[in-house]
Amino acid sequence: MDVGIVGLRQLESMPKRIFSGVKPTGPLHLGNYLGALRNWVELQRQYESFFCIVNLHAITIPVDPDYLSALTLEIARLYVAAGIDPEISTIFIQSDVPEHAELAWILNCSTRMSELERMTQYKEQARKQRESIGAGLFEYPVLMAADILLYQTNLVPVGEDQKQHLELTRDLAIRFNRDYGETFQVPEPYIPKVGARIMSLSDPLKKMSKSDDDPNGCVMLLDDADTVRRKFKRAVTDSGTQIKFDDSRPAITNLLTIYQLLTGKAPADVEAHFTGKGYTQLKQDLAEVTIEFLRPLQERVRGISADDLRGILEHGRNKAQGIARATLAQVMTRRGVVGASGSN
Ligand code: ATP
Ligand code: LTN
Repeated sequence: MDVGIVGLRQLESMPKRIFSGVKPTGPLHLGNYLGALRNWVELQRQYESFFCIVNLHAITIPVDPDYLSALTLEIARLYVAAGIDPEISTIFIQSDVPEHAELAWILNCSTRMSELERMTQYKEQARKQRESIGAGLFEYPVLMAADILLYQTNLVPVGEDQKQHLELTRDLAIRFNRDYGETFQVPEPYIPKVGARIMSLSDPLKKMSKSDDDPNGCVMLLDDADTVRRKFKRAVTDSGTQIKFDDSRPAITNLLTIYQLLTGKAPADVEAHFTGKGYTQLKQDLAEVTIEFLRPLQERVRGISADDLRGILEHGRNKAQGIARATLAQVMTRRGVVGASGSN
């Protein structure tokens, strides 16, 4: 049997895989949860799941080393507290599996500059950056492709902003398979219909983002009750008084979307709940629903000891590395990159 077929996981009996990650550039917020983590929690029971803290992606912009290492562990803790079950899913840190950086180099060699120049996330970051832009920021999507392709991933659950990166990942996989023989599973994006782009509370035309300069736009998963109330109280609204889902009124629609996802209600029931009520009531109700949602999550965060976390991450690294090594060995063979012993 051609090893490529096993590598591609095309056998009927093999469970399909998902892979996703968050970069530790700041504490997680509601957008990260509603656009990504919430779906990981649901999908982990149907797929063999790999969830990574992509710390090598975080150093593409200047960051304090102590902050980065502490945040990396905090995010791993939040994965577990948000409902990723380490008994059934693999949770690990990107830099613990050096094959990510190695595959990224090999993929770099068949990536065109023009493909990377087109990436909107790069263009936006480059615009924000005052000092000179590092080559790592430019090559960021290639490392992301390596993350995904190492695990022969079928599905990548992400928010809307990652769609373009996923398209590049697919293009790189297809090109490599064409030029060097079937090696990679070509992954599909999984972008939720609702919640794929939660907007900033301060500017409903911008996505909620951890690296936003305005801290009021973003509700953090670890915010305390008073902070949550204050942020929703200050949230920008649209003109008018109607509380209905309406694309021409992005601020109210964003608040209603958060309410819908946190309560699990149908859109019509959400609108019915707010009939005859004003914006102040909407903000107050939303704050209380958010606080009730965050309370158990924050309690679980406090319940995960440093030892538990170390165990989860070590187990995750071992499981992930076994698969990553097999894919990388095949890739190196296909490219003729061999060592003195004749093997890679
Ligand atoms: P940064 O501000 O550093 O770019 P971020 O807040 O955009 O960070 P990421 O680490 O880039 O978050 O994203 C982690 C996951 O959360 C990705 O799948 C991303 O698509 C998703 N995500 C991020 N922001 C949002 C948002 N506002 N709405 C929905 N999903 C989001
Ligand atoms: N680029 C993503 C983070 C990320 C990722 C990945 C997501 C890095 N590698 C692999 C899914 C799969 C972001 O900015 N959110």
